[in-house]
Amino acid sequence: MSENISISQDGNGKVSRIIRMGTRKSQLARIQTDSVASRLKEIYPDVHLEIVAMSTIGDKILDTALSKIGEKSLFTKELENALERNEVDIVVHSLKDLPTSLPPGFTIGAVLQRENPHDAVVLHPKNAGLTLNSLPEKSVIGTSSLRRAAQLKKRFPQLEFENIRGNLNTRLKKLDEKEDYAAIILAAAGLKRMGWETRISHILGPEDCMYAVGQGALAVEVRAQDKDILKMVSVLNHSDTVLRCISERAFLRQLEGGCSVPVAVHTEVNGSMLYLTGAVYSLDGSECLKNSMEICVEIDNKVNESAQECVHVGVSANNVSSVALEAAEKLGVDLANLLLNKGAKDILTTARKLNDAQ
Ligand code: DPM
Repeated sequence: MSENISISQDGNGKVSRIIRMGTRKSQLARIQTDSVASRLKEIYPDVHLEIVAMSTIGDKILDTALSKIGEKSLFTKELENALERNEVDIVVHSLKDLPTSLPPGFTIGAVLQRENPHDAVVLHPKNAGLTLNSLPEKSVIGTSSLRRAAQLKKRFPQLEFENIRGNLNTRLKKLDEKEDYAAIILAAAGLKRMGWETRISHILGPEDCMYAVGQGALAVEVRAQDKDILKMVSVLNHSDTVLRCISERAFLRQLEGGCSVPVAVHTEVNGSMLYLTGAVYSLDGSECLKNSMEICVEIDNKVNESAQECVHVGVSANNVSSVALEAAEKLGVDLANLLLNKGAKDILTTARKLNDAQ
């Protein structure tokens, strides 16, 4: 094990490892990291946790739409550098910000129980009581997600869509203090974690807007070789969430979509069945390929002993049935292949080119 491991000793001579958790500096990132820290503290009261806050490229470039910065691991690179240098041992991310292929040496050691994965409409206070349907024609909706804009443009052609960037605090401020936007669209999970659930005027169901791959789930990234930490964080895995998110990530990876393409999903676990609906859109939503598939993910209690051999789209869930994990990954790959056969590649390539040219 690395010589960088920190050891602390309490008054009774008891030795315990110090675990450092890296986080972005945004309030949401801090809240997410703190919530994982308190879970770990409950389970391992003897472990010393330290939180190290850092800025990432995604935090520094606030005026450009995410999809245009062209940096693949926007919010994760600096944190991964710190992991690699053993400056931190654990990094907590929103799973949807993590690429489907992680750089060598890193793995997702835990995916925690998902919050509400849907998107939410937050209205300008003057529009209280209205919905996307009843807002006046040509009302401007703020979102820089290609996925949200594509689906909502198709569904609500009377509305207009404009980019809005910045962290959640900045966006709510931009909404409330100016007259630029009639409403903005944000993930319900982020709003809930920030304690701003009361600002949600309505949640968008799958018929209006399907969610992003991994949305609403927290992921714990660690060094793939750090078996102690991997084992420690694996207790945080929520098996239904792990299976859903593996199928979603496999779908996105097979489509070769990054975190800024108009790709959306919907998953459910019911008994031993895992259901995945996936779609790709043109930027204006006029073209859409959408299908659903299901697979049996029976839990056989065949738990993986060697985490090394069992990484599924970047996730090492060595306390979840390996048969179920394989089935979940296959489901995502099969659904992506179905859409690829129908021309998904062309739709995504055109969307990417158009977005780059804008
Ligand atoms: C990714 C997207 C967005 C974030 C693209 C998408 C939204 C970008 C925007 C991949 N990451 O969803 O289609 O609105 O301009 C992000 C948020 C959360 C994690 C904020 C949000 C919180 C929710 C969660 C940004 N990443 O989507 O409102 O944990 O899933």
